Amino acid sequence: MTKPNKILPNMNEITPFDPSECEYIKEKANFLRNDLVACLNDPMTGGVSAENVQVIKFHGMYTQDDRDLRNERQAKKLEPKYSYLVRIRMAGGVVTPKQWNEMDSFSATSTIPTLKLTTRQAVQYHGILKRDLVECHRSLVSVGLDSIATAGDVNRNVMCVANPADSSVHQEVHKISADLSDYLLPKSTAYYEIMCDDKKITPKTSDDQEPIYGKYYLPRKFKINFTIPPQNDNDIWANDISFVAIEKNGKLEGFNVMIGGGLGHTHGDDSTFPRLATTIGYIDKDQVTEMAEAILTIQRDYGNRTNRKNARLKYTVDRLGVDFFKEEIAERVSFKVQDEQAFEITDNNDRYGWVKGANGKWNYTVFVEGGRVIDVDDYPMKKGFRAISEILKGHFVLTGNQNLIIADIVEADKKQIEDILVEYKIMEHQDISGLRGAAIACVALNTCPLAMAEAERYLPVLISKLEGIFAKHGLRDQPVNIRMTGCPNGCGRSILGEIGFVGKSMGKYQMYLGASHTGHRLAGLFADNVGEEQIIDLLTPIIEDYAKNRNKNERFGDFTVRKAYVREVFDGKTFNELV
Ligand code: SRM
Ligand code: SF4
Repeated sequence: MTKPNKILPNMNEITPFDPSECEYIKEKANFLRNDLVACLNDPMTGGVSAENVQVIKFHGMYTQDDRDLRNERQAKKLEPKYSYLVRIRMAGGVVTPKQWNEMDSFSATSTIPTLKLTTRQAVQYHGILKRDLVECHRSLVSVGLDSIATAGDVNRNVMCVANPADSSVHQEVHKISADLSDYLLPKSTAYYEIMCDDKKITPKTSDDQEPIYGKYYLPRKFKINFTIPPQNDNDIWANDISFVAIEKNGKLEGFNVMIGGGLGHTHGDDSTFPRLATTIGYIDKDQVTEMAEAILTIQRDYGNRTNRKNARLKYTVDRLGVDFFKEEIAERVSFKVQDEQAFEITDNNDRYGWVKGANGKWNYTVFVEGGRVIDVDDYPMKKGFRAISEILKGHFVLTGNQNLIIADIVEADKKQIEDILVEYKIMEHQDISGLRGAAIACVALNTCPLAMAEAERYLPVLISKLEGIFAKHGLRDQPVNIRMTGCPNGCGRSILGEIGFVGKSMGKYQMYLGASHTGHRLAGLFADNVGEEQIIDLLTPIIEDYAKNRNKNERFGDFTVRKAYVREVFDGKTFNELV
């Protein structure tokens, strides 16, 4: 393979030119094809080649192995128990009942027969075997779904504040987010050729020119988010770009634009840090696509293609400065960016139970622990959702907090939905504490290859122990955002938790406190490398203090900062400094 002289026009001027291995893989892959067909048809292994591990990400898949079995299989000299994560794209988390039925049916054929609702409003299949991948994608495409660009160095599933049925502004903002999601899709038709193996399917994508991305795509993943104040159920300060809707007299006027948010970091590496997005101005609602393309292409041209750990937009913004971005945006768009407008966020939680929308229709938000839609002996939740989707005339909306909204239900159908919620015991599982209801855990073990500790499987256990302490002090229903990730990548947004845990090794966590429930302040390090016993010992007196000495309506995160248990952290470069 020849080493490219120059990847993109401005690359050489900004960063030392020594592209990472991934840039060569992208160059060679011929617009996301590589030798994937042969590799997927190779019956000798359940895995794919190292190059294709990268290429399949652009098609929304990750190679994984069962980590619970890894050592045992290694000892028997067996190859890892490979399977695939398939992440399904659905802008703003909106899914039709027909699509839900198809996903439910296909997931039942997997070695892990669950649907995982993610922190970015997507659904993930886990445990799909290589030989079943083509069937998997055909099944998705048959109902208008796919997994294109849900991973890889491209724009990901665009998020939009949940409950778009709530008002006409919600519907309009959701439509803008879905259109932007489509607009920024890679144009390569490789997904349809390879993953569906069916020439009859008409690709949604068009050709191989990649006018926006070019053949090297982006330096790293890219995330876009839309919200409507006062809600922030999708954590807008943690995205590469966020659009914050500004309404006047109940009508959508435009958006504040925020850039450079992100949470991933690496233990012990100060060159990596979380960063809250910076607001750079206000635009009219019809300027969203142009603005997003300008910011994304600045990142394409100036992002770090040498070191993937420093390649996200947040590092480009940190390195070149917000003013540089403003000037460069002015060069690339046909309009003048206006001054940012005031807005207020009240919280980043979900609203459980029945909520009536402005259109007079009903929405029911279901708490789904860890986002895992699964049937267990005494709680057939997955079957319950299936029964609902068989009769639902509205649709589903996934929330950024890993929950599910059964949306757009007319008054006459409300009772029937409620009966199913009762029959499948979903209703009785909604009687949860404020702590549990405001929890997020990333997947971690046993599927995530990067996990250093448990998260989804352990956080519910820890919460059961902490709930008693909160309840003893009359705080059973107090929402407290508690978040856990199995490593510092931040998939469960722990650094935005009022109580946040970041896995360090099995059973040990970095413990953070003090993020704001609005999502606009980071948590700070409170304790280093602690296990369950220490966590409970450390939290018990703080919960007692909170019960006795909190101000009216003061949230736990704000309290821990006011009482100086942790520092107030807005600058991510300081989040790991102990008080
Ligand atoms: Fe994530 C990598 C799961 C949201 C930051 N994330 C991974 C992988 C794919 C591990 C890997 O690279 O092999 C995890 C797969 C685990 C599994 O078995 O399912 C994984 N991330 C998830 C999900 C499923 C967590 C969940 O429990 O819901 C979320 C899927 C979202 C989606 O639908 O697209 C998920 N990941 C996030 C978020 C939260 C967000 O975007 O709001 C973040 C932090 C925000 C950010 O991007 O800064 C996040 N994931 C990462 C990173 C660190 C990126 C960085 O800039 O350093 C990685 C590692 C990487 O990219 O190298 C990662
Ligand atoms: Fe895996 Fe780490 Fe993301 Fe958790 S935070 S899913 S352990 S990459």
